[in-house]
Amino acid sequence: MATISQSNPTVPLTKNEHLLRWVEKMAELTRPARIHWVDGSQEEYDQLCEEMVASGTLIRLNQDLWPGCFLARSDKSDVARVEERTFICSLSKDTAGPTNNWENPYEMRRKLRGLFRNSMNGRTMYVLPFSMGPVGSPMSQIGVQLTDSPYAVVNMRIMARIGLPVFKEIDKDYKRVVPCLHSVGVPLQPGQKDVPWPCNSEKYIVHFPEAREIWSYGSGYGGNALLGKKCFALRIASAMARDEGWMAEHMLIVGVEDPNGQKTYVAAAFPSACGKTNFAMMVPPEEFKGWKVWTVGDDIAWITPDAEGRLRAINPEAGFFGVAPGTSVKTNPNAMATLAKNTIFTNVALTPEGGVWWEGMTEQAPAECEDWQGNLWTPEIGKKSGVKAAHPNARFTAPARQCPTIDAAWEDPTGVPISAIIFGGRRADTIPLVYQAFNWSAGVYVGATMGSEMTAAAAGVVGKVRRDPMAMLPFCGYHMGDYFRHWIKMQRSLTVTPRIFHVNWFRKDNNGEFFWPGFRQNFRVLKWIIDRVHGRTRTKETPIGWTPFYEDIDWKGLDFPRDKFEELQTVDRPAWKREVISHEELFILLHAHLPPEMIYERELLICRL
Ligand code: TSX
Ligand code: MN
Repeated sequence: MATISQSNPTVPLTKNEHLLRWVEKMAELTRPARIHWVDGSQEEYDQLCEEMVASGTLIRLNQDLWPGCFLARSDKSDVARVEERTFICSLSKDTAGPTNNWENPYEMRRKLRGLFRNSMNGRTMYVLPFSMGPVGSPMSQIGVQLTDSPYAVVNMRIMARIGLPVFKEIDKDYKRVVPCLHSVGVPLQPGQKDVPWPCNSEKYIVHFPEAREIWSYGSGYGGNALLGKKCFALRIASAMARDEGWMAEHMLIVGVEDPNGQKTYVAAAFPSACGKTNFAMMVPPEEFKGWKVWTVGDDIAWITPDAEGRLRAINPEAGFFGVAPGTSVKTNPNAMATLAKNTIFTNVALTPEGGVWWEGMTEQAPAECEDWQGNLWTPEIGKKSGVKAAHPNARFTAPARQCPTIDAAWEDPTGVPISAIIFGGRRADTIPLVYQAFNWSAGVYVGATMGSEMTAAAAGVVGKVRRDPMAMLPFCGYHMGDYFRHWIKMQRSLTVTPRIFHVNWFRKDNNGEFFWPGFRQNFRVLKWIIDRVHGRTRTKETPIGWTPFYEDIDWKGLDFPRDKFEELQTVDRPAWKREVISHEELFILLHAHLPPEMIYERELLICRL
């Protein structure tokens, strides 16, 4: 990583003609006061943070308690991704599919040019080159984000590899770069005072999948503004992957090491509010001496078949952009260690000592603090008004290398071999704790039909199942039916297909209690999955797939009675018939592009039921 900072950031850091011309053109459109070529150095990062402290965008935390840490408070209207303002502007509406917002790309470009015209007046335009994946890896991809948000720059420095090494890579030979234009949409007139969190009430998060371009307007928050993440690494990359025969997935990656030192890597996709980051940093129960779970990534996996026909995965990110509320030493000690230093917090509460707090961080709330909007908050005020100290979508941006369980191969340019894929959801009934799909296409069906019950945190009717195929519904840059087809097709480039599993930590008993203790106890399920991958254990065949015998789960240190396990694993035929009927809803929506395998798998499942 570059450490020498440039003396004059207005000097271009590339010789690439395409890039120079594009920057010039975009500056002509957006008219910033100055251009800053981002070198990615620590000095530059420190200076940007310093400037943001001065302008009120960042609050420096107590450095004795939280070294290198800052707090940002967003505008209260800019607190999450905006799905209804997210567009996939493919040439044809049919390519985007019914689950994406589509607009004609020519009309959208016209609209965007109008919005971006002079949008950076009075601000600095940062030219931020980033590599998703280790710099120089054949599995990595490069983007350049032009942004008027220094907050986006410092967050991107944690989430991706940025700066001089990436410019060098761009200059090495002609490398295709994904252009990403971002503006908070608040031009400053001469003498006009800025606000701590500039953003526009009109927001546009726009993807051009054929041109491989991203335009984001009006928001400074997370996935709307850190364009390498959801916009590039999932929406644009999914379109690249379809065209090039690889997979861009919304998956965590972990390596499970056994006491002999043998490591087995698995990737897992869960919808939101299932504890993906907790799973990615799992600590096995104490009784499992010599077993380790290593973290490769917690959100995104880029997966490619290698020369031997095995899938290999990289984590395209370099940091964690995790939900803070609910994260504690109990639920995720590794996350707590990761975010202890050099972390940017957004929309958490500020304690009088200059520390941070959020709901679920400690059992006892601080006697007094400032809530995420800077107002006085006490547990009494919280109880009376229902106001939370931290916003439910408050985040930490923390470097992955600080994770105590970060895997030795997490930056391996060739990735790690994937032996199993796990799908999951939050389901109070019907779905057992764990089952294994019979084969690849049955597994694709499992992923395609997965869903989660809506919690109070999300919009919609609480308790209704929302289908979220492969956890990709908001992140696929093309037609979901074609996406399933791509999954089916991937088998042809493989000699060993990963085994596919489904888990559900959230099934409830007749008293409405969770059957399963979850959290680190999930390791017992993970161990069974690893045993299955290596052919070390038999299974029970059910209509939906293969399930574990009670004896084949390692119960040491946990009192979990056989009858409770059998209840948790029950495949209730009438309930499953209703389940399969409800799969139809999504399939009808996608029918025009649905691969026949999905229909056949559904018919087979109905026959078995
Ligand atoms: O993250 C969770 N995981 C995955 C951990 C690797 N959560 C947190 C909610 C999602 C953000 C869970 N919540 C999990 C889980 O496995 N399971 C549950 C449900 C649950 C909650 C509390 C208890 C048990 C289960 N408490 C006791 O058993 C005492
Ligand atoms: Mn995610």
